Amino acid sequence: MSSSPDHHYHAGTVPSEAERSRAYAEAYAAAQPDAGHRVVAVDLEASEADWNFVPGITTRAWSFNGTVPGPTIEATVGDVVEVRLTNKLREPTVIHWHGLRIPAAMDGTGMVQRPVGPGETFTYRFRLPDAGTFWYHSHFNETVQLERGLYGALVVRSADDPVFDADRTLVLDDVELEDDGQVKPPGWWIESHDGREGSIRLLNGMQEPQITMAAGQIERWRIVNASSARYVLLSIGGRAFNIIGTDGGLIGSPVSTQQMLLAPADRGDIAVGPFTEGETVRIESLPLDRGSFKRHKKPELFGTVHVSAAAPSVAQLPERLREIKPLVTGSVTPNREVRLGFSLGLKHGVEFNINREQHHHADPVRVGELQVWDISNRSPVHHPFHLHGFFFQVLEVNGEPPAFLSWEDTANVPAFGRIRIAWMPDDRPGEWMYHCHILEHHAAGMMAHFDVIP
Ligand SMILES: [Cu+2]
Repeated sequence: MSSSPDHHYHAGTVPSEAERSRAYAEAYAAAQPDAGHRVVAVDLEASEADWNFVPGITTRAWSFNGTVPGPTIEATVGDVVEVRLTNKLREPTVIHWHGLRIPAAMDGTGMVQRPVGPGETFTYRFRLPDAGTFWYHSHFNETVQLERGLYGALVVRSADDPVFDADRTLVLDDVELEDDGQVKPPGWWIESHDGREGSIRLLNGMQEPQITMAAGQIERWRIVNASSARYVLLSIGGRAFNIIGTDGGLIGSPVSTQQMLLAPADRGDIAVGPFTEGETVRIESLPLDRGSFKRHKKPELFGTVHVSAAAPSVAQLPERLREIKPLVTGSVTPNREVRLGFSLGLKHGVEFNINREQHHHADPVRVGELQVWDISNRSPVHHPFHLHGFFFQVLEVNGEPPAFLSWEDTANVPAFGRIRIAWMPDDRPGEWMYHCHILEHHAAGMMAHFDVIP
């Protein structure tokens, strides 16, 4: 078992067990549902389970509650989620709540809590502040634990959500199996450079399944890219669809497109349809050069939509979805440069770093002080930059403004490129982190931890 990357600290930055316990107890007590809202109680058991990623092949997966993905947690803004994690694995684990703006003590990393050991339980409790499509996943020994299946979706709805004929969650992933049907252990060199891209593509834990959708209807699809390293340039059979949301919920207005880039850990909410009875529509990823050794030359299938008999539609796609106020208008001076770099080394073959330091200890930020960060990529591969616990707005990609304004927690930094982001640390002091969400890069050091201070 390899240790979690979260465990590399500089002396003096580790909070004491008493400090951690106090922060946890405060966050637990503060998590109260809004008036008229409820506590959504969920038991999650991390354990080994037999699972058929591929029909006819039984794989010993690592799962939450026996399925891959784990159960989709569904709730409404203002609810409190209380998740009791029981660890039945033979190694520690923790659950990170990806994209949720919750207190640091509930972030689920080895930095803010002692990992949950075999046989132990730990209860996460937090209020849901935002509607959108989120996910949860192990944040310990990730190249093994996520790859084997320790992840699931978390959907937060709001009374203001637009109305569709159906609301589906599609979690994309891939896996590499050995001849005996078991998940291949992490590799070295090329895999450390590219990250693991399994040759078996999964939709909701199954290889290229078929789903059925009624003709004449428009559905909301919540897509989660749970892959270790695979970039998905999503295409729905080459048809036009509307992007309606990203990591941090709805965008301002629907954006009609034929493809959407979903880097590892990204989410995309799209309005799909209407289709005609009898059609077969491919859910696939188009070829994309992300600088990896392994190239994709053809579209790659995740699943197929079979269009059944027509059903009446009540879907209404409004012109305005919500108001997103820009954090920055006019020119601005960045107050941090985050440099994503690499070197060659013996441990992983390729080592990754931030500001020339593996597991970088970054400067603190102060509550209420606007952050404008330039994130530059000094390497020949794309990196998906993930900030824990806070949404940011992308101001520029390689000097150009993005196609639309959105709230993100993960954004692609192109090979040898640069993005500029802005975010506001609200009043949730504590220890946070940012890292590349290619799990092999994260494990090889492309991460930083920092304090949000009052
Ligand atoms: Cu990376």
